[in-house]
Amino acid sequence: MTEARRALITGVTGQDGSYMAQQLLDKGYEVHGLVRRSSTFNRGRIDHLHHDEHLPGKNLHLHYGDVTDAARMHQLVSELRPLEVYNLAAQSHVRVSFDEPLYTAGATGISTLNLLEAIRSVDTSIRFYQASTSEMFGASPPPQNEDTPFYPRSPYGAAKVYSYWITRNYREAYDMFAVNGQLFNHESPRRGETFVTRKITIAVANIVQGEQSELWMGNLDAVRDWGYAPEYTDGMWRMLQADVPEDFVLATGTAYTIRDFLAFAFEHVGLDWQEYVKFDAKFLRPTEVDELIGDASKAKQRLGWEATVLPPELAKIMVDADMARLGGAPEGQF
Ligand code: NAP
Ligand code: G4F
Repeated sequence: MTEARRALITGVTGQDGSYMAQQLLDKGYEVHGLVRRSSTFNRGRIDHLHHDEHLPGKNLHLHYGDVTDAARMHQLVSELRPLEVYNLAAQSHVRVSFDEPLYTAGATGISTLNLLEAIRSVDTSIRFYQASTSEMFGASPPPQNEDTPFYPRSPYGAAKVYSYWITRNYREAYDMFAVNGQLFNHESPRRGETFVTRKITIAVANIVQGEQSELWMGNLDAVRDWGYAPEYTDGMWRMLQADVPEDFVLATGTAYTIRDFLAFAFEHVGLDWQEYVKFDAKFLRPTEVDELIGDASKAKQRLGWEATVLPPELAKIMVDADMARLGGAPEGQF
């Protein structure tokens, strides 16, 4: 019997980490995930994959750790010797990064170096995926692709630019298979509850149930290119299976405003969003990214990757899931 391929995922408890773990398990990988110790339960998105690792066929193993802890990253890479490392951990909220810029620089920026250094000293043949982002393009006008200059507009975007370049540098300096996925916004029923799409779809479900009557929001004019998260984690995996290490944009190429997403979500249940949405300046950012629209033609050509779920359908998937949740559907279903 051949040995299972082994992967390490940081950020396994997050939206993308949970889909990545699921997809790798389905492909027969032995999956190791990094989790932070927390006083409250933070494994809701992976509980259905892990609830008892002693059961036969359970191949997801969790390890305590924090990506800012260089010694622990070295120890884990050295003990596990994975074939692939997916670095998905980050303080990933743009608005929060203005409140916690220094923390974000460490958790979203420098921590990437901790993993790259661990790989460099343990085994340079380990393949490394870095969760880069369209936020790095920031104020550069669309459409944005792999050649678009970076112009980050937040401490989060600036930290991710560091991670992007240190990943490229290790690829070039040490001949490592270390790549950046420059991913545009991707959402799902597992999206964090304070990101705009999920905030909207939860509100729609609550309003239908009579549990909420107002939705307080910030800038509704921003344009985003929203895709469906499971398709994007598949794209990450494809990047690490390629013959040569390269960076790729993943996006749908569509452009909708927050207003448009509000309309898709509310109209799905027969409501008019304008009757519920109110403005609160606390949701504005000191500097905004006005327009992100990706060009993923390189990924289509070289990886055979293409987004198929577009924002109108995505909004329906997310509203339906939040309605089902309120109706008592188990978390593992989504
Ligand atoms: P997410 O849901 O916010 O998940 C972030 C994950 O990182 C969580 O598992 C979190 O653990 C973990 N984490 C945070 N700080 C950590 C630390 N110091 N040590 C260890 N783990 C830590 O994010 P996501 O949407 O899945 O995104 C995954 C990655 O892709 C992130 O790096 C994000 O910046 C990037 N990205 C996301 C998008 C998008 O649209 N979703 C687009 C481009 C790039 P807890 O559960 O304990 O908080
Ligand atoms: O959903 P958001 O918070 O996502 P944002 O800032 O685009 O960042 C997400 O996508 C990035 C990829 O481009 C990732 F790298 C990052 O980790 C994260 O996943 O906000 C989207 C837009 C912004 O323009 C924001 O100003 O929605 C606007 N918005 C308006 N009202 C709001 C709100 N955003 C939030 N979170 N909450 C609001 O009430």
